[in-house]
Amino acid sequence: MNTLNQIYFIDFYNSLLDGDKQKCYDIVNFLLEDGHSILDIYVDLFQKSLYRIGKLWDQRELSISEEHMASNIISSLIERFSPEPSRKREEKVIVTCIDKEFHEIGAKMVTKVFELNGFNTFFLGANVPTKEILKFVRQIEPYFIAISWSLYLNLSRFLDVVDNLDKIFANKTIFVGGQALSENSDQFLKKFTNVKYIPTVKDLHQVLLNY
Ligand code: B12
Repeated sequence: MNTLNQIYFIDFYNSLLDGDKQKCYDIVNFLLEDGHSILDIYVDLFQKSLYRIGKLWDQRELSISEEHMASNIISSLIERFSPEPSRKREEKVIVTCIDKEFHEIGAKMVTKVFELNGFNTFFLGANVPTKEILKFVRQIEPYFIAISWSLYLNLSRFLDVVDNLDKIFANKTIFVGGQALSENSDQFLKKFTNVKYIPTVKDLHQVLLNY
């Protein structure tokens, strides 16, 4: 697999901030045809751009409008460049953000990676109340549950949903991820036996290859 050249990243990033959807699309298309995987595109292009945008937005060097525009372009590119599974599986997976969590792009990528691995996905997106997640898990009876948490402020909501799932669905594997866990996953998750923290969609893909 080629390493994604920084020149393409800068070109993509500048096009994103210019709002040039077509150029962003063309760059992704070119990179895929050039042999890059969809996982490289998700992590080394989309995730990296959004993290950089987050820093500049935080420092007031980018406006809320520019951040919203870039996020929406990336969301639409994730839909347009959905990976083709090499095989189809029966097992269902629920992917959801926790209550009051509006960051859903990571969870959307996670859904696509489950699909790449053939799973039958149910993507709930942003801001799903805990009791609704539990109800839906009972209804769908998924093989895996994947929970995304980005905003530290939502710590109690995260612990609430994971605690409930861990008790009620003790025989299910619960994957968790998102930036709020990137430095504290050991501390938050040590008491849960069937909860597994996964940092990026590249790591998730590696884990799913063993199932
Ligand atoms: C876009 C964005 C928004 C958009 C989200 C739009 C959308 N449709 O998702 C909007 C405008 C809604 C938003 C709002 C806010 N945001 Co915001 N946002 C961002 C930004 C710029 C990008 C987020 C993103 O999509 N990143 C790219 C994705 C791909 O990365 P990711 O989420 O980490 O996901 C990857 C991995 O973590 C992993 N992963 C994620 N989930 C899961 C789950 C599983 C199971 C697995 C296996 C893996 C996995 O896989 C993904 C791919 O590798 C970030 C900056 C940043 N550093 O990310 C800030 C950021 C996340 N936001 C932040 C803040 C503070 C806010 C607001 C409070 C701002 C405000 N004052 O209103 C609100 C809070 C809203 C809420 N209640 O959730 C902070 C969060 C700090 C923190 N950790 O607490 C950040 C880091 C910005 C910053 N530098 O301060 N935001």
